[in-house]
Amino acid sequence: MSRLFTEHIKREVANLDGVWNFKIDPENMGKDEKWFEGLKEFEMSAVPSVWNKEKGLLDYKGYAWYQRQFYTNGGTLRLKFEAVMTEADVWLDEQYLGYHYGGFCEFDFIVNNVDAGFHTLTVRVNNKPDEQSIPMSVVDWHHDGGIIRSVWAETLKGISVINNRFDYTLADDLKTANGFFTLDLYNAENSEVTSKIEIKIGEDKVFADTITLKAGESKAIKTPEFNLQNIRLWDIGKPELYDIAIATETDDLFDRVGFRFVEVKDEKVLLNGRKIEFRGVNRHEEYPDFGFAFPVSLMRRDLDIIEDLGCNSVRGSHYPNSKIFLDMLDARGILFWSEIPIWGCGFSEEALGDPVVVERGLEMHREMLKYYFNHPSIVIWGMHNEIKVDTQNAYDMSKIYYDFLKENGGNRIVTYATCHPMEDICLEFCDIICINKYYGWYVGNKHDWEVFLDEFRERRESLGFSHKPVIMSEFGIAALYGHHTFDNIRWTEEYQADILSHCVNLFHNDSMMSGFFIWQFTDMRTQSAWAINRARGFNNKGILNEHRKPKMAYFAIKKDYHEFAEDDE
Ligand code: ADA
Repeated sequence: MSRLFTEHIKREVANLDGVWNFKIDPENMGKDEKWFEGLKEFEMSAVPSVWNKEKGLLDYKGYAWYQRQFYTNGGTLRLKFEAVMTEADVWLDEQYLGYHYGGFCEFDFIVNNVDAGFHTLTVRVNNKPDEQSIPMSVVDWHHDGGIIRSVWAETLKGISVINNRFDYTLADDLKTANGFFTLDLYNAENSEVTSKIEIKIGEDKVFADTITLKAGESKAIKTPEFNLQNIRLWDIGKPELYDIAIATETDDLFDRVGFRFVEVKDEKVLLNGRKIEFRGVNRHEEYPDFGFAFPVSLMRRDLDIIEDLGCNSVRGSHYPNSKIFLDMLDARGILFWSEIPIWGCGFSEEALGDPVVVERGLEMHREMLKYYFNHPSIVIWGMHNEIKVDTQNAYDMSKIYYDFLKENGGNRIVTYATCHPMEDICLEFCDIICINKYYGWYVGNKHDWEVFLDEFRERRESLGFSHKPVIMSEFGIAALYGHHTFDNIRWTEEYQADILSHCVNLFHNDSMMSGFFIWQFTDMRTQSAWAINRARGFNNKGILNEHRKPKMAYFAIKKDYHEFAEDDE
């Protein structure tokens, strides 16, 4: 999937989506048997897709191979994978290009001196989790496998712009910005190259220079700081975006940015100096027929629904979402919480302290920042979800991630979602305290919420964290679409609507709280093995069903969210 805008004009770009050759490898023999030299007795599979749906291999966990031919005019190729679930080994013809870990972020390989003609691209995918995986085998979604987002072959010429990051600060009056770019440049030629390079933001030329790179040299450069006046701020529902154009003599990269300032002050969250309340939903980028290979048409539809509901924010539970979805959030002025898939219950205390796991998580944070940094919609970085936060290992992991994100994450709130707020020893590592609780579903009833909020208020004060706003990052009730009774009982639409509306009103009127994300936007497929607790094999806590048909709770929440908006400053 491309972006919402054209990323390259000078660069030759070929999309490799389509129908690839496909073969599962349950015995993991393919590498020894050199399947990259050419698959024998293969089937076909769409890219992007997940094999669980595309090939009917619903619960297959293991290796599978994807292969296709493509034509190139030759030169230096950048093979770009938007996301492969979860581990990928890549070959171009018989040349091994490398390995990537992690299912939801982009990665690439640059190959020089590729001959003009047809070539074979092979990807070995593994989706089988082990005790060092992120996520682990226990998750409340389906362990899909496959090439879930688009694949590209780009031809690089001369000094090429591989990535960009735009850092800025706004002056107190929020009208002037000081900023600089960090560019990852690469010389795609076999000889030294000198090239002019220029960056524009909107109509303003903010950088111009000449740069020389040796043959095959990669270099990150920081531009000098520059100043922009009369900034139009990006805001909720007012998505002022600026085009970024970066060009060398032979290559280019286009991007977008918005200027906004988010801060936590006096127990409140402020956006552009104005107090805000997060009114959101948790959303999985998953659709039962397509798994994580989520169609762009449905992303657009989801955002129409989210706007209709009166949300100003979405939590991308529980992993980095597609870039085009982020582009759409930027373009609509909707806030986003982006996190990595460290999904608690699955992680033992030992795993949280395992250096391989900790480093994998850190690398996922690095990638999330690398590819998502410029999106103005992202105002929250999420470090993890529901881990054992009463342990030293969780404390140490949280400190590493928090320090990293505070130092490198730009103007964002850093947090995580805790389901043990009364025992949590990591709360110093969050700018806002985010709590997942399920009173009225797994335990208790709706009146337990008030008791809990008062208990937590006391704990927050006793820890000296009263300045930290609180967000209810998850609360939810399962309801089967179309299930009604005269009694207000679990699984009915009436019960779900009643509890959720009670919750959001309670939170909205509590001065400790700065927002709430309903669990969850739509019903979604979960692990087949969980079907005993999860009717139909779905997590049914959506306020719409998986086909986006609204339950009663949808209309109740819509009314509440729109009424709350009337209180906005
Ligand atoms: C947790 C978890 C969610 C979902 C939810 C539920 O809070 O973070 O991913 O599993 O519970 O439905 O129980």
